[in-house]
Amino acid sequence: MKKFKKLCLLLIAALLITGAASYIAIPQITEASSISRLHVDGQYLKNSKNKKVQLKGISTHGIAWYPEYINDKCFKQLHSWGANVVRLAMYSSEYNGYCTGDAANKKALKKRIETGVKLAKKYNMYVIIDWHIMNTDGNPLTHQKEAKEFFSWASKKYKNTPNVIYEICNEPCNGTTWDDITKYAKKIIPVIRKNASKSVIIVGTPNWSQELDKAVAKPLKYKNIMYALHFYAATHGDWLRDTLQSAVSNKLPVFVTEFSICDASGNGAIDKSSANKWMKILNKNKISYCLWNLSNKAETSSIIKSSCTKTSVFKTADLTETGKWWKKQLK
Ligand code: IDC
Repeated sequence: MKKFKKLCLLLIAALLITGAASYIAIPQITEASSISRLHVDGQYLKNSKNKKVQLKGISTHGIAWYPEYINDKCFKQLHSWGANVVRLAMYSSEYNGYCTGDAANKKALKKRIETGVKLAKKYNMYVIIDWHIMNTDGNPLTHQKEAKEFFSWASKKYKNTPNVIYEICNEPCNGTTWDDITKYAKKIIPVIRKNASKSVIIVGTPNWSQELDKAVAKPLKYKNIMYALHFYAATHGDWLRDTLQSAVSNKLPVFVTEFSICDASGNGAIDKSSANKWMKILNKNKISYCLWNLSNKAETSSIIKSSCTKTSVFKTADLTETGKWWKKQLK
């Protein structure tokens, strides 16, 4: 009888322990598979507990050319370094862009976006879907029809995925005005919001996403909108930092979706002193940022050395000077 009692007690204890263990495990599981929905409040990005959030991460190079870094181990490592956002740069026109390639290319690009979003979700990171307009289609109205189709597809697919942030026009340029951008935004934002009503949407600004003052003067009348500022530290100095400072004083929500510490060609020498001045402003004002770029292309802005052909599990020696600098910022 005594033995039976002892057995029962042991059994109860075991049940309690395993029960407690699984109870303890629950929050971890939930946390790993879900991420707080973000919203914009004043100039800040905030989480569902209303706490200010600064996202820090990296932009892929064009996903048509360097898709190989969108893999499980690579995203896992980015997260382990402290990145909490990855930007998927999909050129709309250049180099097999979404609007210039064939149907198979479109399909392949969408597949890469799907993989990128899935992996970002798996590793608890936010992910920016970037419609990367550039020199050959610097006015977003050029491919508005295709952009509508694309963002309708993406927002339907990710209507219940709070990790996803939409960037609707990387760098309007070649004389594109804020009025042009506003016209375009008024067509694209409702397409996204129809499906993903609370999503954060980032809008590029004139002159390669530098003229925040235009958005300050005439902001878009939607909730959860942010405006893009891009800088390359060796080219863009005090004058562009002043533009940012003034936008911040005017409480404009700014997201630096692309920057690097070399010159605006994505190459050339690094200017660490300018880069450090930029980081000071970004960190002080909790402005989120993505470094350009996640590839091993032989140019200064790449974070992987061109001699390194691995696509994950990078050692410090595999990183370029830009890569090492960026990794340090994340901590
Ligand atoms: C650059 C790449 C380069 C590529 C070129 C194509 O670094 O390898 O050949 O695009 O046009 C931007 C753009 C971004 C540029 C980057 C550097 O958003 O696409 O990438 N840059 O020039 N704006 C300012 C600089």
